[in-house]
Amino acid sequence: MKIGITCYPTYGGSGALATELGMDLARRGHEVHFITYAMPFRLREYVERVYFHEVDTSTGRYPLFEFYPYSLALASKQYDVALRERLDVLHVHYAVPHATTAWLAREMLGERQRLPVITTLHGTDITLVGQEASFYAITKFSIERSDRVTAVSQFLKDETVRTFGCSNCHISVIPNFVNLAEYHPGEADCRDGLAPEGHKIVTHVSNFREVKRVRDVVRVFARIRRAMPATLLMIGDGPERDDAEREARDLKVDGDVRFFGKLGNVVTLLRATDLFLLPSQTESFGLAALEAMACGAPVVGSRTGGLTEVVEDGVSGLLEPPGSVEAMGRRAVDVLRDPELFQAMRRAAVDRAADFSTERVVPQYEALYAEARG
Ligand code: GMT
Repeated sequence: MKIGITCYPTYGGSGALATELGMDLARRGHEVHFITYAMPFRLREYVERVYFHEVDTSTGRYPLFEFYPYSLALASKQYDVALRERLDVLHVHYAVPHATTAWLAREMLGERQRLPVITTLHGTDITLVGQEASFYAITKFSIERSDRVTAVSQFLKDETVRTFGCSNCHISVIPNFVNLAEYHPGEADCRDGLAPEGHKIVTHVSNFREVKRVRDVVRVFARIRRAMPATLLMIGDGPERDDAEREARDLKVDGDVRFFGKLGNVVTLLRATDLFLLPSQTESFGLAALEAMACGAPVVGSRTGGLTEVVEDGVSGLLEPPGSVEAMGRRAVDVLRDPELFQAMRRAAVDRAADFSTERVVPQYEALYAEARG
C-alpha cells in the first residue's frame, strides 16, 4: 500500500508514534510518505521505502497575511502528494488541524482519486485544543468526515464521544505501541557516567507543558532523594522548564537533577532508569511511560485518563491521583528500598509493555487501512 502520514514533526507523543508507525509500515513492505513542515524528529536517517515531503513555510509570507495560512499549504501538499504518488490512504495524527486539511485534500481530489482519510486522536487535540471555542465546530466536523477514526485509549474514545457527540463516527481503539527490538532493558554498564555510583536513577520525559506537572516531578524526586542517594534525569523542554529548575533549587536538590533539554533518542537514558515519573494532570495514554516500561522502569504516575490502561497499579507501577506528591514519593521509596519488590515490578513493567508491542498493534492499522479502501 502507499500510505501518506501527516503528523507534528516536533517533540511530542503523537509525532513520535506516527513516525514509529511509518517506519514499521515500511519494514512491512508498504511505501510511506510523510507530509509535514519538517523532518519528524525520530526520522533522521534514510529508511527504505520512506519519503518525506516538506510543506514549504517560507513562501506565502505576503505582507497582507498577519498569520501564515499553514493549513492551506498543508492541504495543498497532501493533495499534490496523493495525486503524484497515487496514495491509497492518508493517515493523519492529531485532529487539529490535520483532520481538516485531509478532508480538504480529499474534497479537492473529488472523483479523480479516492483517498480514504484515517484520523488518529492522540489526547490534547480532544481534551484541550479541540474544545476551545474557535476550534470546536471544525474539529467535530472533521472527525465526523474522516473515513475511519482511531483513539489511542478507551479513555480518549469515551472523552471524544462525551465532548463531541460524534454520532456518525465509529471510533476504534488502537493503543500506542513500542518497538521491543529497540526499547529493552540495558546491560549493567548502561548507567556509566549518568549518575554517581550507588545512586538510583529516576527519569522524566515530556514536552514540559502545564499538563505534565513537571514541578510535581521534582517534588516527588525530592522525597526520594531525602530517603536515598538518587539522580533525576529531566529530558525535554517547554514552558514549565524554568519553574521545574526553580523548584529543584528551592527544594535544594538541584545538585542531583540533570536537565538535558530535547533529545532525539532517549532509549539509552531509559535503559539506565530505575523509576520513571509521569505525574500528569491528564494523559490519554502515556507513550513515554510505555517506552520506559519496555526498558524495565516501573512508572510512578497519576491515576488519570489512559495511563490506567497502561500501568497496573501495584504491579507494573504505582498510580496516585494527580497532585498526590506525598503518596507518590512515599510509595516510590518503599519500592526502591525493597530489592525483591523492585525486581518484581521491573519484570512486570517489561511484561506489560510486551502487550503493546509493534507486532501486536501495527497490524490493526493495516487492517483498518484495508477496510477503509473497501
Ligand atoms: O501532551 C503530550 O505529551 C504530547 C501529545 C501529542 O499529541 O504530541 O501527547 C498525547 O499523545 C501521546 C501519543 O499518543 C500520548 O501518549 C499522550 O498521553 C498524549 N498527551 C496527553 O494526553 C496529555
